Amino acid sequence: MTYTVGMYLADRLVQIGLKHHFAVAGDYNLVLLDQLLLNKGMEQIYCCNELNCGFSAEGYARSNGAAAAVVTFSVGAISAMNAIGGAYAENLPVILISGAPNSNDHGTGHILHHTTGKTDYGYQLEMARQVTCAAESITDAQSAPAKIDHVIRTALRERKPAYLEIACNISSELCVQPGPVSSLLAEPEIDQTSLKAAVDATVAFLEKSTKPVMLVGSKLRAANALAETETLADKLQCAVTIMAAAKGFFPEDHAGFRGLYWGEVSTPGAQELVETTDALLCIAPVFNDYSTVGWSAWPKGPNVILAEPDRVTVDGRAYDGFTLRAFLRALAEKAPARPASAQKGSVPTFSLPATPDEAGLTNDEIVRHINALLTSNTTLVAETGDSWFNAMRMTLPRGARVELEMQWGHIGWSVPSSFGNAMGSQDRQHVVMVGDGSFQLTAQEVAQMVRYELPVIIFLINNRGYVIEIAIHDGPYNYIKNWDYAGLMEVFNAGEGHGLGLKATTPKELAEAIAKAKANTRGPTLIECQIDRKDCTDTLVKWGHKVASANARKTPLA
Ligand code: TPU
Ligand code: MG
Repeated sequence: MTYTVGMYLADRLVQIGLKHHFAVAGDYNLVLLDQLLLNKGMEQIYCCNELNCGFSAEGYARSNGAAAAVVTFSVGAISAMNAIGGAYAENLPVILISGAPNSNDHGTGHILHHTTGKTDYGYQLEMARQVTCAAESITDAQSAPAKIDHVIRTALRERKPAYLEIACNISSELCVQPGPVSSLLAEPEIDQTSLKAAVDATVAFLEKSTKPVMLVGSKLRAANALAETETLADKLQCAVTIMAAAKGFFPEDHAGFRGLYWGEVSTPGAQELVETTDALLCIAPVFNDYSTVGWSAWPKGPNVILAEPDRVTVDGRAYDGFTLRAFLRALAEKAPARPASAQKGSVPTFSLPATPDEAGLTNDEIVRHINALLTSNTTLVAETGDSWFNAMRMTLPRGARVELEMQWGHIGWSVPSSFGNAMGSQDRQHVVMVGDGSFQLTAQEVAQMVRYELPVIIFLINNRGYVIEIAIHDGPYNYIKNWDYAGLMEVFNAGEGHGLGLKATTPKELAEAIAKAKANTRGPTLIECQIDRKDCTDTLVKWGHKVASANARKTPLA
């Protein structure tokens, strides 16, 4: 069988587990798209624009482990780069593949369409380098296999996005057939001496402690160590807290679970546990201005053990040369038992009284209903805004997943990301919580949920504005044009889809809408939940004030 560069790439993507890739067509990538279509192991999925295409792939990588987005040169790829920056921030291996100018044009002084009008077409590769872990330009068939393999291998190993651009005349040129995929998937070698030293130092530290606490962070899933963390918790039996961006990364029915640590907006009791322990084992944390509540809740000092994806720091000494997964496994074998029952607190559970059927709809009532909807099979996607704080107060059944984008924080992310996530895990129920302001950025991707008949349930919380911004720093820019959000579904159906748009202004209407959403299995259901602008979580307001004052710090006086 003769092979082409495009076929080689398609084979590699299928070999690493992709059953779909996301695309927007353009004349620099049309031949490549044809080549990818030849591979029947992978379906081509279309998006409305390249930003959404990037976010769809990002969501697919969340549910499927890796993803690919195929776009055209500059006008496409530069839009997609925002989402690729997001994938970098969120540790997701997304391969961005851009069509590129014909190899015969390089160096000729030709001015090409879809470029900045300069005759050097290298600027896109330079830009991509800033938001990826590996970037290659393919302008000949012979070097293509090595470049494709390098990009894919690096993305998988580093859990970061990577970039390929392929000159538009090269994707159909002949090249070799790919060999076994094992070299792309190989785990790095482990330095056993360093690993043992790190484990011994950590055990010695924990043995001196009477009340160690674990703090689970958001890089844990990318480090592929969720199960190992639970095994360690079983062994230590200590109290376990999670950071906000790690919601769902530790089972909430675990006997040691003590809830969310987020400074002043922690689950009751969790702040005291974390801030007064003599040994805090931080696993894969990200300490940024948001997670530390404006730098007011940043665990540091001699009582902190920092177990990061690429290094472990104990007693001020850093150890590396092994994976976090290997470290947690080895630590679980030797860790002493330090039962949480000896400490204060219990497993937190969320419960709120129901409001009367005909009362106005409230934020609390929406959260109560969504929490009741969650099962072990739910993936809950929570957008930037009060949706973060609403997701944080829910109690998750074991197996339920939560998707957040707290490091990048691009409003509108949740719509395309949930589309891609649902495409990659069609056996699960996807539930989205998104604010009105966020929805306006990427609303059109709901049309693809209609097209591909994905039964995503979208709770659109219409509080008439950017309420999170009102909490941080108010001004006229936080008030937006209202839309008929539920009405959009008829527009997207255009007479041939199964999308359902509903409005809820009372608890009764919300309950009825949820029943209809559950019955609508052939398309998305958008439930526009109308609430008062002032009705938000008190945690949002408290957190917002702290972050605002950190943002407003003056320069030190000279
Ligand atoms: O619940 P609520 O009202 O806070 O959420 P909504 O309505 O979705 O409003 C979100 C408001 C918001 C903005 C405007 N949150 N962050 N931002 C800043 C921002 C602007 N542009 C992008 C792409 N991402 C952002 N985070
Ligand atoms: Mg809003």
